[in-house]
Amino acid sequence: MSLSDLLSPSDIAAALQDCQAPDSFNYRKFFQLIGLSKKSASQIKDIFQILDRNQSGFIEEEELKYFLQRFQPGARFLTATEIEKFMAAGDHDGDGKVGADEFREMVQS
Ligand SMILES: [Ca+2]
Repeated sequence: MSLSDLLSPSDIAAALQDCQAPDSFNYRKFFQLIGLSKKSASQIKDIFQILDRNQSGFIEEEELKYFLQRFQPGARFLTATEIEKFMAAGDHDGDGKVGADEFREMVQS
C-alpha cells in the first residue's frame, strides 16, 4: 500500500504547495489539506505505517526529515526547526519519537 492509495493526488499536491517555503510547514494545516483529518482511525494507522519507513513502530527525527518526500519524492526536506516543532507537538511521553497513538492524536487534534 502507498500513500497515493489512501489520499487523493490533488490533496497531496495542495498540501505540498502550501508548505513549499522552508519553515512554513504546519502539521495541523498539512493534515487538514491532505485530507488526513477526515480519515478513520484504521486509515490513519495505515498512513502512519507508511511514514514509519524502518517499521520500528515510531516516527523518529531522522524519518521526519523525509516526511514530505513520503508524499511526493521530489518534495523538500523538513528543516531542523520544523522537525523540532513536529516532535514537540506529537511526542507526548517525551521519548523523542512519535508512536502510532501519538500520531493519531496529532491528526485528530
Ligand atoms: Ca521508525
